[in-house]
Amino acid sequence: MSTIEILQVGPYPAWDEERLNANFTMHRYFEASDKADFLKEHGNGIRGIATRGELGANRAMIDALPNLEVISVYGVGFDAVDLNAARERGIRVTNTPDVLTKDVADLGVAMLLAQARGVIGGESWVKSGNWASKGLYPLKSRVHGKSVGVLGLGRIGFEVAKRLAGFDMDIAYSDTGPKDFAKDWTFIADTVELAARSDFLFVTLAASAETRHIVGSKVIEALGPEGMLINISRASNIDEEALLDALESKKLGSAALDVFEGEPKLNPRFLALDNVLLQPHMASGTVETRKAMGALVFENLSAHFTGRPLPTPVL
Ligand code: 8YV
Repeated sequence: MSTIEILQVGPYPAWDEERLNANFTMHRYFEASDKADFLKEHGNGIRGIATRGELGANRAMIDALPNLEVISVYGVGFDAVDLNAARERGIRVTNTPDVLTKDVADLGVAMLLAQARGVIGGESWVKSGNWASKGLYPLKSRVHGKSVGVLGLGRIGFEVAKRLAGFDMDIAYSDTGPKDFAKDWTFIADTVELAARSDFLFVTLAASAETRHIVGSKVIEALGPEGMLINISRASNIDEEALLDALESKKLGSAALDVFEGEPKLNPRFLALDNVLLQPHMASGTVETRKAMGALVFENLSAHFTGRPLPTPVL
């Protein structure tokens, strides 16, 4: 184990923690009962942060670590890292792009199919005995051939659209501008217009201050009582109160969500709904992908502390 001290902000699978513990002195922040005292005790010695996409590293944490050099994020989303605080001190930031793209897209499509076709409810219908006692399961909605909007045609949004092309769908997308690689799909600059022409709307935007609540009441109402919203990005891209109001009033037909404000303690209003599919932020949650993510977290830290180029730098 080296003397290089790392603040571990959240848990990792055993295979990752074994490797990190063998190479660094790891301080398990997430297990500390008094986190402020923990940072006071260890802060001066800590040179790196190993965090998770949804946990990040805020300014208070960064400021508590006067000798911090690098922040390694287990995830592609670095919106929870205060980049300005890092930039002011020349602190490097890394993430784990690409290795998770296709798994996240896979789950997004699975969520669409599961919600539209009632897969979860169908299993409950069988296991509850309703099939025998109440008869046929209620009819659900077709997916293939319908219109889909992809809000954010980055790596994940592209993989979602590519998958849905296989379902013969009418695909449109919104982004900062039309993409040369998406000539078969329709570019629509306005998010409300994109929602209005979509049966299903995927939110696959990288989260930032600029995208906060980009899906608000106008977009949600444009998607409408037959529409479905699928979010595999960050909760902050959606006005969650407006979403809950629309789902409760049926102004929005349904939603399939993998991310939530305050997760894992999501708004209890979600739990009372029968028109939403809830997933525990698991879009990249396969053994294969998480092993690749953990390897990148380690490789970025290792590269930094041995003076080699960072594999996947953000800053
Ligand atoms: C990860 C994510 O599961 O990549 C991201 O930004 O949110 C997810 O893919 C998460 O960061 C792991 O903690």
